[in-house]
Amino acid sequence: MHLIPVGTDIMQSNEETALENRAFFKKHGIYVVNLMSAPGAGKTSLLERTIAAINGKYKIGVIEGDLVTTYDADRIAALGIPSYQITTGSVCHLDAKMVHNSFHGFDVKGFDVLFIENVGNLVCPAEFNLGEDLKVMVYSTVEGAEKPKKYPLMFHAADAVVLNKIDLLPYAGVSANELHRNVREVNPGAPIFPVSCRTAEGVDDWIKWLRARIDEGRLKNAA
Ligand SMILES: Nc1nc2c(ncn2[C@@H]2O[C@H](COP(=O)(O)OP(=O)(O)O)[C@@H](O)[C@H]2O)c(=O)[nH]1
Ligand SMILES: [Mg+2]
Repeated sequence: MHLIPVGTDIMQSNEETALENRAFFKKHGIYVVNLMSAPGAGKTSLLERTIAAINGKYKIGVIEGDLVTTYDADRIAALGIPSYQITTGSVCHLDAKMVHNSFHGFDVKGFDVLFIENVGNLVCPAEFNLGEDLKVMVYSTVEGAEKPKKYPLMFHAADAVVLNKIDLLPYAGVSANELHRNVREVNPGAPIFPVSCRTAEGVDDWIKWLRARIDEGRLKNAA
């Protein structure tokens, strides 16, 4: 019996397209942030907070990945930010080709920062590079303390973990320390930002760090 390694081909082809995206972003001086999380952890809420904090300082665009609806793209458009919806149908992640194809309908060239909200899923998005500068994982306090151990790939791949919904900690049955410790077990290096997108607590620290990454990345891209 012969096994055909289809998965390997798909991953390799994705890597090639991700590199092309990367070169395109670099050429046009666009800093790209890929936001990943389980459904409902707060990706769009974090985007709203982040946009409110940095709008005017950078030209921002957003690509929204969703299975079916345009709810999130509508939320971003309501802020006056150009947004583009990729509906993936039944596909549980964005891939580099989908992002590449969006350039035909969405002129990203003028943006300083492009946020990509991935499809809500704790597994597949981590396996598909998009050509981004930064992978940010949103992990909410109410998802269960064991998630980093159950889904190590995504937590491991993250350049930063935003620990969202800290306002709900009193009801989550878990301490911030335990969540922190469990993330650290699979990702020893990434900064962890405890925030509440509801109350804005902690958001300033996240913004300060993100702005430093954007400025540093754009300088590097321009070099
Ligand atoms: N209490 C609380 N609710 C939040 C917070 N952040 C987001 N939410 C709520 O969680 C739900 C899902 O948020 P959303 O940003 O749409 O998550 P996404 O699916 O990851 O984009 C919404 O009802 C938000 O209002 C938070 O920090 N605290
Ligand atoms: Mg969303």
